[in-house]
Amino acid sequence: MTPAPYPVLYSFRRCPYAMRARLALLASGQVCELREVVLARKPAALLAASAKGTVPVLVLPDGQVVDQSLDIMLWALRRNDPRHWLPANCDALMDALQLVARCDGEFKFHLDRYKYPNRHGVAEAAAHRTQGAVYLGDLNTRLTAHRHLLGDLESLADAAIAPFVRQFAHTDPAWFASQPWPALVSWLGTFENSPIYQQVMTKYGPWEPGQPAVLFREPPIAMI
Ligand SMILES: N[C@@H](CCC(=O)N[C@@H](CS)C(=O)NCC(=O)O)C(=O)O
Repeated sequence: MTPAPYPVLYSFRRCPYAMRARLALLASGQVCELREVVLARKPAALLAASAKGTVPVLVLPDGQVVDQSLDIMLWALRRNDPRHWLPANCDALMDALQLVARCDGEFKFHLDRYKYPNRHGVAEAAAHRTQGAVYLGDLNTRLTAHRHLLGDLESLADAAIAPFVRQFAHTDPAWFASQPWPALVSWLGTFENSPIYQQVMTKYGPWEPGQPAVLFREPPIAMI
């Protein structure tokens, strides 16, 4: 049987970058073939598509490769955006992109060192927690003013950033819960309980070349 011309997404369930890509793909209604990757055994097809060897990677039916998570979000939402996740005007889009850039830059830097101090040769995990908390305090200020990061409506900024905040929160849940961030705690809880988040966290076995395609869409699992 000829494979359906769906984009192929190389993904890793617990990777926050891959989570944001899966959230946007699902939100856009874009069906794709999901290939779950074991990072220690990256498939040759993934490395052939994108030699840098990170996930997520989206390979389009025409062979084009999108290998940055934010670009996958933008690609999917620019094709179809029924939930209106793309900001309506240029200023709001710039605001969203700057907030995501801070997440992927300074916040991720401190998150990694707080979560895995040994891996990064860091003696003081707590110092990185304090520095990461500056970003979280800013998010809490926004969420005190409105329900989501850009306003009262959910947007791509929420989907792009929440998986990283979740990792930070789960590093020491008692500490996170004791911080003066009620709006942030509530926003994260809403995200974690949302049907779309539950759906993107569906478990798939590692992809093997030649196996029947696993389609990623609503409902989540189907075979071509
Ligand atoms: N800038 C990339 C970062 C992606 C990334 O670093 N993904 C991690 C997993 S969470 C990865 O694939 N790391 C490679 C490895 O661990 O071998 C993006 O936004 O897609």
